[in-house]
Amino acid sequence: MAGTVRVLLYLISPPLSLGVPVCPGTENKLSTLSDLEQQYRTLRKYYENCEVVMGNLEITSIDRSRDLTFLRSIREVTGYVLVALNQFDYLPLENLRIIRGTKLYEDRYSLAIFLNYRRDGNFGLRKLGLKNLTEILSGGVYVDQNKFLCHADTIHWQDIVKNPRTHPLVVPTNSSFKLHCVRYRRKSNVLFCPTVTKTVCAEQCDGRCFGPYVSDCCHRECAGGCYGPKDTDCFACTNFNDSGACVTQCPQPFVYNPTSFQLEHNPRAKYTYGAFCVKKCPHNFVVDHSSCVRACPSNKMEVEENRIKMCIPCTDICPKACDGIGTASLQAAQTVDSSNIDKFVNCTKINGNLVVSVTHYNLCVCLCPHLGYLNIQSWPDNMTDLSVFSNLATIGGRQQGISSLQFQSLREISAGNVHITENSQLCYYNTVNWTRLFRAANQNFLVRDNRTAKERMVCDALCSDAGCWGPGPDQCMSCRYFSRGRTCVDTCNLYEGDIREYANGSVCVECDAQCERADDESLTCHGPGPDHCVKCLHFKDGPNCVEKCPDGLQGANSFIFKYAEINNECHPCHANCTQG
Ligand SMILES: *[C@@H]1O[C@H](CO)[C@@H](O)[C@H](O)[C@H]1NC(C)=O
Ligand SMILES: *[C@@H]1O[C@H](CO)[C@@H](O)[C@H](O)[C@H]1NC(C)=O
Ligand SMILES: *[C@@H]1O[C@H](CO)[C@@H](O)[C@H](O)[C@H]1NC(C)=O
Ligand SMILES: *[C@@H]1O[C@H](CO)[C@@H](O)[C@H](O)[C@H]1NC(C)=O
Ligand SMILES: *[C@@H]1O[C@H](CO)[C@@H](O)[C@H](O)[C@H]1NC(C)=O
Ligand SMILES: *[C@@H]1O[C@H](CO)[C@@H](O)[C@H](O)[C@H]1NC(C)=O
Ligand SMILES: *[C@@H]1O[C@H](CO)[C@@H](O)[C@H](O)[C@H]1NC(C)=O
Ligand SMILES: *[C@@H]1O[C@H](CO)[C@@H](O)[C@H](O)[C@H]1NC(C)=O
Ligand SMILES: CC(=O)N[C@H]1CO[C@H](CO)[C@@H](O)[C@@H]1O
Repeated sequence: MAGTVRVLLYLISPPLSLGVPVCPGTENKLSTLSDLEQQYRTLRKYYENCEVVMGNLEITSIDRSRDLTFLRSIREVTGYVLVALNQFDYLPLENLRIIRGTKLYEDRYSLAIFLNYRRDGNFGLRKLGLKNLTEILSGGVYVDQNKFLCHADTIHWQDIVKNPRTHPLVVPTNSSFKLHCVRYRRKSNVLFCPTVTKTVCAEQCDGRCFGPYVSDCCHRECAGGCYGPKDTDCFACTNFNDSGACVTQCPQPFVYNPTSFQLEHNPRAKYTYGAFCVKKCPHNFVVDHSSCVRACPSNKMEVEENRIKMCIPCTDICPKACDGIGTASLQAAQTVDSSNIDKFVNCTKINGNLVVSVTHYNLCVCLCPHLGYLNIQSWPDNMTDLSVFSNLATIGGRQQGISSLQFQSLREISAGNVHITENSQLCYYNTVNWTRLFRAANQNFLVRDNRTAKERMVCDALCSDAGCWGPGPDQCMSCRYFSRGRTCVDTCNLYEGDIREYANGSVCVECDAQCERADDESLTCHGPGPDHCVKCLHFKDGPNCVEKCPDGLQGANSFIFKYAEINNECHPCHANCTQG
């Protein structure tokens, strides 16, 4: 069967902390293993006894007479469902209730079923067993080019897809192989027809009900239908499943304290893990705000607090330790080259050696080995700076460079000497006060044969006398006046600019988004956070500027409602009020 042959990447199954068997999905698209036996066994190993697929369910290149009954266990898929290039005749996803579509196939479809037949044979997918599928929360449906599939057009896709107007529905309305269908229908006499709920519900029900009357509406947090009116009676949850009850949000990590006007730690907090609320994230997951994630986003770093691994925002650049040449993921590598150079982007620390070997340029920088070394013997023609290494904050070792070093984040050379010689292309390094980077008394530097003097390349005027790594105000060793992030500037935006700032020493810091931008004569804020604004953009709750007054914010024991007075200050509603 067709399909490109590639190595499949299956994620390691996370240990579970839920009462239901959860399995991770895949993201192989149409890539398949060349061995069909192996392809089937992998699928089976992956989904046997799985009820919730946290990711995509991809069923591809499965041949004709395989036992797929293990797919019956699946109730929920958070990503997309892809069924393609198969030859079996029945898809037994009978208990699949909801496809969330948090990831879409080809950015459009949460259910894609195509090319399921044998090109040179007389068989292929004939019947969809999606008997319980009643909800597709995001994404469209693509069912096409299934030579033998019957009656896909009789399914009420409009009823299942949450937003049929915004998502494409590609289901051919007739089959050119009607003949097969007629014959097949007579044989099996079973047509796929999911319980249609939307069309029989009372108007007030918002599409989901368990009977025709107004009193038969499902709870608004239900997805796909329900057995009764409560939030614990749902078939599936639209948002989160908190120990069986469907809720809009999991118990938040912070609750509002009405006397301090502040959010305080909530001992009953839960984290979101897919569509579940969990007390603890699964092993190997970290907490980012109130969610369990596999890895922190690029602007945050992982720390451990009270034995909980969490993501916190980095100040300036995030620390990133990278493998050196010859270690771990680069075990087999001999030098830094085009195949692995991406691995060095944004590294602040390199565990091991850096060996760069190209033949066109002479050695230029050499920091003698101690903790490891950066040994750049030459450099590719088309790479004119070392910007991939620009986040290297500490070098313990040897290294060389090219036309400008662009080591903006280099703050320290812990051991070893600097040796820059006979490098006709390299500029700027001679402006750097190397002794400032040294930490040991016996370190020294040798700099010779630079071309800076010839070419008149000078550091930006906004750089201090400490020198720079290259042209422009973002290559300074330190700033002459003020800094904004990694760039040197002449003033902070205290009185002008779209985003106003305050100055903390020589550092420009943005005012909180809740501060009202002042006119050109006065300050917008005098410190960080929403409690240092000169004036509030919207409302004031205690000392803090807020977007809106607390409106059902989770408090320790109740929800907090406040109203705004004419001066835009928030005041608590009477205790007897329940809805503000
Ligand atoms: C589908 O859902 C119904 C009602 O929730 C349930 O009774 C049934 O066992 C489910 N599975 C199949 C295969 O119909
Ligand atoms: C139905 O199928 C026939 C034959 O393939 C095609 O000519 C016709 O346009 C189709 N009709 C619709 C409504 O798609
Ligand atoms: C919620 O999760 C529990 C397991 O924690 C499961 O037994 C139950 O069926 C789920 N409810 C819904 C509506 O998905
Ligand atoms: C490197 O850091 C920059 C700035 O923080 C970020 O935008 C970029 O995505 C990072 N690149 C990689 C590969 O991590
Ligand atoms: C540099 O040249 C190599 C080999 O010719 C090529 O593979 C690579 O994409 C080029 N890199 C850039 C940044 O142009
Ligand atoms: C370089 O920095 C060192 C230590 O900060 C200082 O003593 C020295 O005067 C500086 N040299 C120049 C040329 O600025
Ligand atoms: C100013 O910066 C210092 C050092 O980063 C920090 O400790 C201090 O809290 C900051 N002060 C204000 C008002 O932002
Ligand atoms: C608030 O509720 C209490 C107890 O239900 C009642 O006695 C009191 O009269 C109510 N106050 C107002 C202003 O409605
Ligand atoms: C620091 C350093 O070595 N600077 C040299 C750069 O090149 C000019 C001209 O060749 C020399 O005069 C500097 O001493």
